[in-house]
Amino acid sequence: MARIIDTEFTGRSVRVIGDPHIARIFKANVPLHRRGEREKMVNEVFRDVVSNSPAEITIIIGDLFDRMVVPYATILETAEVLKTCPGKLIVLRGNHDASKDADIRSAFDVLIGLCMDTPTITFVTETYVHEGLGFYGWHPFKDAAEIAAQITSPIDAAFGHWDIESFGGVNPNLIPIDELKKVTSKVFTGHVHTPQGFTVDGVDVTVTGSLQPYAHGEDPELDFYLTLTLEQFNATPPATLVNKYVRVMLKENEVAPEPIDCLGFTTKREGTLESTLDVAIGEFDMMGMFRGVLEEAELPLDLREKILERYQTDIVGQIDA
Ligand SMILES: [Mn+2]
Repeated sequence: MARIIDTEFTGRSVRVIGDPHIARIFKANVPLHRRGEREKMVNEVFRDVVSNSPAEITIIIGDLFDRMVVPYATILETAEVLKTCPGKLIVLRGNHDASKDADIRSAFDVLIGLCMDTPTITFVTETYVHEGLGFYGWHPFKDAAEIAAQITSPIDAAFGHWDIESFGGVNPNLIPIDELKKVTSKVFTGHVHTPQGFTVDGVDVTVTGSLQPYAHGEDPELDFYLTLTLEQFNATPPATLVNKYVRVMLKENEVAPEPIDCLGFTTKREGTLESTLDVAIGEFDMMGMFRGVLEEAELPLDLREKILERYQTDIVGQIDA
C-alpha cells in the first residue's frame, strides 16, 4: 500500500507522500519476464497519489528521483504528473536528488526548471515556510542543524528528510531536534523507508516511510517482501506469491528450491550473506554484467529487456541446448 499521510493543521488539509524514488530499477533477483513491472507500478502509484490528492497542500518529502541522472522521458513525465496536483505542491529535496559534487546538475535540478511555469509547485532546497508549516530540504554541503536554524518563528509542523539515528561518528543529516523543538512539537520526516513514529524531547516525530517498500526490511506490512523458511515456502501455494518478492531462508543442509514465478526470488543460507548463486546459476555473471552495462548506458528499459532477451534465447539458449 502507498505510504502517505492525510492529515490536517488548523483547518488546512495536508497530504504527505513518502520518498517516491521514481526511476528506481528493480533488477536484483527479478525473473527476466517480470522485469519492468514494479517500475510501472511505482509510477502508477505515484501518479495516483499526486493527481488525486484531496489536500490543499501536498508534500513530497524528498527523494523524488532514485538517483542524480534519470532518462529525459522520466523527468518530463514526472513534471507532467506534478502539474496535475490539484492544490499547492511542495517538493523537498532529498539526498538522492542532489550531488555532493558541486559541478553536477541532477534530474531534480532539471525538473525545477521544467516546473518554473507552475506557481503552485514549490521546490525546497533549503528552507521554506508556507501557511505556518516549515519545510527543510536536504543540502549537500550544509548539515541539518544549520539548515534547521534558518526557521526561527513558531510553526505548526516541520517537514524534512532526516536520519533518525546516528550510526556512530558525526551524522550531518541527523534529525536536528534541538533546533526543531524551538519552533514546533510536530515533525514529519522521509529518508527512512520504514514507517514509524516516536516522541523525543517532547517532539512528535512521524516517519512517513517510502511511497512503497523497496527492499526486504522496509516492509513490516509484508505488502511485497516476504521472508519464509523452506517449510513455510513449501506450504505456500505459489499462486499467492506471484506479486511478492520471496526470500527463502535455508538451514545448513536444506537444498534451495527452484525459483517460482514472482516479482523477485532469492535464497539465503542461515548465517551467511544473501546469495543468489544457488538459483541464479543459469544467468551467472555474463547476464549480470551485460545488464549492468546496458543500465549504465541508460538504454530505455524495454530496449534493454529486448537485448537481454535476445541474448538469453539466442546465445545462452544455444549453449544450453
Ligand atoms: Mn529515500
